[in-house]
Amino acid sequence: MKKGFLIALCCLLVAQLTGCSIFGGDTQNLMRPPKATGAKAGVQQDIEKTVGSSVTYKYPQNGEYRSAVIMHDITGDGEDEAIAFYATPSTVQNTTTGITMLVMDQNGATGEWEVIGRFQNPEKSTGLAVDRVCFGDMDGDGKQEIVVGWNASYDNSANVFSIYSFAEGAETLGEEQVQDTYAELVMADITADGKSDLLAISVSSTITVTPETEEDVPVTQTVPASARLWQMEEETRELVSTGTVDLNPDTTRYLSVIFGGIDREQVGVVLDSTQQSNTLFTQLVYWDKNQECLVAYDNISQRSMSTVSMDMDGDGLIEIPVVSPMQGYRGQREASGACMITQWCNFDIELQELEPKRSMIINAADGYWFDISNSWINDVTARMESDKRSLTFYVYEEDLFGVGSQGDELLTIQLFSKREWGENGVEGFELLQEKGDTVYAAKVGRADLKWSITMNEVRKNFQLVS
Ligand SMILES: [Ca+2]
Ligand SMILES: [Ca+2]
Ligand SMILES: [Ca+2]
Repeated sequence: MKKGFLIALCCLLVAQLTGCSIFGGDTQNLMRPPKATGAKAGVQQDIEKTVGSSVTYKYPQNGEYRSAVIMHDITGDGEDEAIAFYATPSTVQNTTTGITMLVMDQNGATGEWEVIGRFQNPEKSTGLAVDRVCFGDMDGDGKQEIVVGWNASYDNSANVFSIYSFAEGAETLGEEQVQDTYAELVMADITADGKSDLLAISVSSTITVTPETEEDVPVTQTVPASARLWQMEEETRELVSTGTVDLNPDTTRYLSVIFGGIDREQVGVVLDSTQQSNTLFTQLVYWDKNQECLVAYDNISQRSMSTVSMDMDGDGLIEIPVVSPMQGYRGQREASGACMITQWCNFDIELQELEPKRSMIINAADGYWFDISNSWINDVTARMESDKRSLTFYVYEEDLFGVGSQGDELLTIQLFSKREWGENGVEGFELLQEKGDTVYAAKVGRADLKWSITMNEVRKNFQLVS
């Protein structure tokens, strides 16, 4: 089990419990400025020397880089440059030009930090925040460009972005404000040609079209969510939009957006988004090399659980969760005690099919998951009893008329308090794990059926959410 997967799954389980988003919320309020050390401290001292010690550092709210001073090699000399975001008291009130971005290079001889770029957040910005910072070599010259996404809307649905790079022979950075907005921004080699690309992803929105004459009434139009590819023109070094594709028009919010292998032959972006109805659905976007265009697949998986796609086993391929009711619960998702199977699947582009890789029952309320074998998927069902905090697996039997019933009991996983468990445990149950005051225990049923499971297998398949 890969650690990253554990952490990600923990996050999503917490999200399910609290009903809030994994990636939402105002991280700015949650983060305390870390005490800068080493080079970062030097950079902060230099900034404060120039603009005063009352600067307010600005932390990117999303993406990989979350500190107010980011150390990254953008000149390609093997030494890190510094990128700092801050507001000063005089600009804090002014929401149109509030944030300064300072890029500094350390002089090898003197050790002093010298400014090689100073920029303000774009004027049209109505927000006072840095959304995210991305790096990537977009023209293939061996130097990484900086792309900064600037918060420009209250719900982060229409942010703006700029690219900062060195023109041929230039010692200082130039800025290009890109004429596009995004809800999500991905910097990755989408086209698989060795150069980084940008994918700006929007949510659906409605616009009001002003009538041409006074007699006409204004009309509202839906602009569907879309993904737009931006690449850097090698000659002019300008960003050019080289492809766009519409996404599901019901997309109102992205819960998770990741880049990685779709299948063995193709990289792409997997988007888990929500519709108005609170259903989570998965879409795919990738670059078709032969057709030279962006391709999108809609509604690959739809589910009511907020489980998001991830590379759960670290093999570079993204697994997409497919959540379906176990045998006997079809068509009655909301039935009390209904049990859902989560199947993690890879998408086969040629066949346009999801191929299951691993299946599990996720018990978010009790904080664990349990892997199940393929032989159980069609022939076994389960009952979750929340008052007893138990999950029991049975052989699923169906009569001639297709009416299902519970057959032999195969396994019960149950939670007990330390007091209930006592010195000698509970009859029939064996201890799996303990956490705080809770004892996780299991009882196996008949051993002579083809679906029978041993206590060793139970231990192997059971995993607590830390
Ligand atoms: Ca470059
Ligand atoms: Ca590329
Ligand atoms: Ca994988």
